[in-house]
Amino acid sequence: MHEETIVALATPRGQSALAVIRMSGPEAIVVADRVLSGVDLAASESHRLHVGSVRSAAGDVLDQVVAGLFRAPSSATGEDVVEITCHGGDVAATLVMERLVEAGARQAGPGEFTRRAFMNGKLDLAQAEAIADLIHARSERAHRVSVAHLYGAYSELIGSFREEMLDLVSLIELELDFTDEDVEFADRERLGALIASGRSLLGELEASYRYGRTLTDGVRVVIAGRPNAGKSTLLNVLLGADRAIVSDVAGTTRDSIEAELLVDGHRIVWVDTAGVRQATDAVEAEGVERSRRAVAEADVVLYVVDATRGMAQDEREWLREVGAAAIVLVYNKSDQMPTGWVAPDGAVAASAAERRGMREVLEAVLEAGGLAGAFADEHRTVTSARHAAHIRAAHTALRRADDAFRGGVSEDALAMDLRAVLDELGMITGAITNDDVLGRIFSRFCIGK
Ligand SMILES: Nc1nc2c(ncn2[C@@H]2O[C@H](COP(=O)(O)OP(=O)(O)OP(=O)(O)O)[C@@H](O)[C@H]2O)c(=O)[nH]1
Ligand SMILES: [Mg+2]
Repeated sequence: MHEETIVALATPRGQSALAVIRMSGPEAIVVADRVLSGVDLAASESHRLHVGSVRSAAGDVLDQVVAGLFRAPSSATGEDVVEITCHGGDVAATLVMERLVEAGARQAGPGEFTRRAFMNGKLDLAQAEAIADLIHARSERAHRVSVAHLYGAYSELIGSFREEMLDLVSLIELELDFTDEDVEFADRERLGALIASGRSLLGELEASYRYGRTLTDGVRVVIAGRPNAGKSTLLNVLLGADRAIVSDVAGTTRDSIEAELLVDGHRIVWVDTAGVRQATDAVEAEGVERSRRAVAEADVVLYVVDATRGMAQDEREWLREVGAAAIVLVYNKSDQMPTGWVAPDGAVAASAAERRGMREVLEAVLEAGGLAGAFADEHRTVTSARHAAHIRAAHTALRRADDAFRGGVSEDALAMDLRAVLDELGMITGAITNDDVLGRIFSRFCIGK
């Protein structure tokens, strides 16, 4: 397949000591040699660095650079790759880039380098997506999982199950060609065992998405409760910043306020709300309605109770009615309570004013959000909605296949269900794919990757 030679800046624009420009394709070496002086890449061995200068068409020096050469197929993309490290800043890198385009390279589109790497079998689709996740990671946990996926153990997990299943399905399909004879090529015992282990693997992966999803989206924690319970005070203390206005006037917070905080490497989005009350004017009514919606969409509701007043029955009913998912109950203002007082069972005692109980609140939130180390195995954590959808579909098909297998239903039906499993899993690693899917995946990348 003939590919054009592409070029892009791999580092961010702006002032920096150095910038890296990458070029990949059949003409990469020729184009580089056209603009470089003091270097002869055509005559160079692969994996060598050369110091030289980039010159304009008129022969003026544009920058002093280091050029690295990676010959096909031993490069990131599998094609000839030249990496030029020039000086940073807005001008040098742009001039060098423009010169390379003038000399025959084409500006790369988003993810084009990685797409070529995928096409040339340097990595599978799940690994390619892990690169995008790595670049976009906003928490240490998210970073850790994407690195694990990049190294391929996750792909291997799915790929090796798929390979083994593919073997057996091919044999079953072969049997179908011999319907007149009573032949059995596929070892039924092995098939039964593989279906069972597949069900447990897919079940585990499907469940891991509850945590995996939070790595990209963060966990949404909505703070709700009666006016004056200390919701905004609590948020400010947790953030270590005066983000929300605090006052002893009930109804201080009217609009929802969002803030982000990393807790033990997890990204948590906190939402302070107007809380639960009878609104007295239209603006307040909108605020109350917004908090109701926020609570309904929350991963975790941090419900703050003023310990001096306790929790009323209608508050419990409100929580039930709104359909809050996981709830953490905090009895705030514990400093106002007599010594020896303890919070009711299952609730956390805290004093936002005196900064007590804050660690307990955070731990309860992590627990309720399913983040408390439940999925320590990064290789077995599904993080993308795309993968989760295929895993779910594969799991459903495998359950159907299992029924067909046990029920002794026709081999036809069994083969069809198992094929569906193979197709769904193949879409994850890219063993099966199409241009639409690839286009969607790689458009998420930045230019230069
Ligand atoms: N004694 C005591 N007072 C607190 C504590 N937390 C908050 N307060 C006080 O309670 C009052 C209300 O606090 P806010 O944080 O504004 O309460 P809120 O729940 O956000 O109230 P609204 O926004 O009106 O719904 C303020 O005067 C706070 O200083 C606490 O732990 N102990
Ligand atoms: Mg408030």
